[in-house]
Amino acid sequence: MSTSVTRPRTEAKAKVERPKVYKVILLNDDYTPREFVVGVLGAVFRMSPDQAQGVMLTAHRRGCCVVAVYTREIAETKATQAIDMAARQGYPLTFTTEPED
Ligand code: TYC
Repeated sequence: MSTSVTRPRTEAKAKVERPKVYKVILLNDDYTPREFVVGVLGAVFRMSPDQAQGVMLTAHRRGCCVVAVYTREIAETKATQAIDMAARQGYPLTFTTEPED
């Protein structure tokens, strides 16, 4: 007597989803003082003064700079906090968020 073995036609694929992450991007403008940008980056994104200076200068020279990467909610919350901090002082400083590919 022969024994037949039936195998599933398709292999079950383990679906491991990478949690989506979002970039917070700093945009340059002509009005916000450099020192203020450095202060916001330190206060909201916990950057050292040297790191913050580097990011600020990159945005100043190139038009924008990625500040950090977070889950969507944290990225949006931090961008909003930073924009509000500037707006309270009358500065147009802007941050955007976008999914990282
Ligand atoms: N360009 C601004 C100035 O010359 C400084 C600045 C840098 C503003 C980076 C925004 O994201 C920025 N005062």
